[in-house]
Amino acid sequence: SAQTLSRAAQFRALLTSPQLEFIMEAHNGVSARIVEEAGFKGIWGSGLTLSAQYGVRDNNEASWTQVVDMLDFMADASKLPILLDGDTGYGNFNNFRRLIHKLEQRSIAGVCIEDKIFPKTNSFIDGERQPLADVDEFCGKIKAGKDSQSDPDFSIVARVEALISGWGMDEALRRAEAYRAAGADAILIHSKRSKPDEILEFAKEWAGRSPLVIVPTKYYSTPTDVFRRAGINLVIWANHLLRAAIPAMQAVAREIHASETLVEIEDRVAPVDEIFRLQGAAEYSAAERRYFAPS
Ligand code: SPV
Ligand code: MG
Repeated sequence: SAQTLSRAAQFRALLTSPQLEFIMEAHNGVSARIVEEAGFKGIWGSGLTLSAQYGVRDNNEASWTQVVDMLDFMADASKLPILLDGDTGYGNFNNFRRLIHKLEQRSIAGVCIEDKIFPKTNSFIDGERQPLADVDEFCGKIKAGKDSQSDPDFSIVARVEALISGWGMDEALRRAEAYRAAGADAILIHSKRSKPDEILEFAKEWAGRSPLVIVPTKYYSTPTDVFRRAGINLVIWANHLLRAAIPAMQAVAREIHASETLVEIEDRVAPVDEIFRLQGAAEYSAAERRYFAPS
């Protein structure tokens, strides 16, 4: 059963599954647990939301070790496979190899790297002005990553930013094919359009050469069956738990500040017992009864 597979093998099975699969963003331990309880089969370690939860920008302002430290908590809080958004791999091929080494030590299932330049900027900010990585250099990075992983099931997803940065379909397809040939386990094709037209055209031309991953943040109104019919393999819901939390926290903070009382908001926030449950407090109490018997 899936329970006996390693997390890397579970994630690889999602990439290669005959049906459309979904992973959901998490950015800390408690959100990772919430993703698992909702029924998802995997977690997206979003660069955007991991940065944001630290209060910094999606420009590699958080160091890679700070990202990996948070992933460690996420992997402890959930049994799900985690795909890290590894941005550009935090440097050259050698930095990327070391990242993979540290991710494997923490049972992270895979990493996605995008063909931009370190330090990156989020694709939805001034996308047209973002320079792309040299194709050969990026292929070397993918090859170095594949050669360095110790678990054959660890996945490297290569993200093509050619559509984001205005280079067009031919360049996107040329790059995706080069990354596939270099050993990438899947291609992530990203778009910032509000309609899925260019994603669907890419999927048609790609024709299943390797698993295809998408992030429909901007073309959110597209019915999911459209992705299914297009032969997409994996959809990433990339930032929605953080975005759900933001208006909730803003409203409660404003209201308590203005009213100087908790009486109106008590019923609209999670009970403290729900925090305890998500933390696994019951296991601690049971362990204390079993192991801690003061004389
Ligand atoms: C992320 O979640 O950090 C992503 C997806 O990379 S996007 O923000 O759309 O670039
Ligand atoms: Mg990102």
